[in-house]
Amino acid sequence: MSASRETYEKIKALEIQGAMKIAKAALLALTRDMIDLPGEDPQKIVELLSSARPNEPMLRNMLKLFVREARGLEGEVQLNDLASSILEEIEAGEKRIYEFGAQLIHEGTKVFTHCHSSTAVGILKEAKRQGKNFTAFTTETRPRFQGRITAKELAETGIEVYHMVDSAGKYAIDGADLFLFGADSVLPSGYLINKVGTGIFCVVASKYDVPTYCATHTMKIAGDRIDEAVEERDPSEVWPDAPPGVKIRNPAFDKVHLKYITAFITEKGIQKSILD
Ligand code: RUB
Repeated sequence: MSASRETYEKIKALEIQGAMKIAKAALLALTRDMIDLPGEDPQKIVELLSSARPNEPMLRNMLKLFVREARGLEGEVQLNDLASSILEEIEAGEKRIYEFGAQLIHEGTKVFTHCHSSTAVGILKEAKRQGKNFTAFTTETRPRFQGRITAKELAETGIEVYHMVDSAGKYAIDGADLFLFGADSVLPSGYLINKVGTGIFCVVASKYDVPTYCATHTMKIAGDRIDEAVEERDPSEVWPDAPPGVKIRNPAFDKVHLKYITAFITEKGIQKSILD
């Protein structure tokens, strides 16, 4: 199996999850295949990897950048060097996001977060590294329980964590100092896309005057699309043996209007809007 096909399957099955991780894995798979299968059309590989999750501009933008910059390059060393330099640049940006975001966390802060965003987790780990003691409230994130990954990673860092079912989110938001989450996509139509549940929690946060911060690299801006439909996943993730007559809906993400976002934390700083 080609590296791209294998990575496509892993991304689709959520063995690799989160916008940043899937973009990096896709870049490495494309690089591998451009080295191992020089006869293959890189555009076809990009199309395959992009189709694994439809709401992932970071993945699409990184692959497009690689194909553009790889023109004229040949062989393993040159292609690997290009992939490394793109990844280094992205990782430097992630580090800046962590540092900017950590400025929002103080001694005793109560942070609510949802799903698993490596960017949001990176911010909280950085705040902890700086010696701040604070509490995180995490949600399960049904049906695939990515919130458990967040809870585990934060607890392993020594952060105090309270974990709850999604529908208990109000108990944590009422009294939280901020709601921190990641993004899959920021759409020029004025919405962001993040894990299903983000929308309802943003509305609840606005009700309780809790500021909402979306931590995202600007490469997640969907420059190639004004708008996009949200990914609907396999109904069996919600109820594998649902009785006949019960129709299941399983949207993976929420499209959240930007009016609900207090500010974005990007590699450029903390800013009200990232579309200007
Ligand atoms: C993950 C999710 C994350 C964003 C951002 O959804 O919604 O908040 O992808 O993650 P899924 P990151 O588990 O379905 O991929 O900050 O790591 O890019």
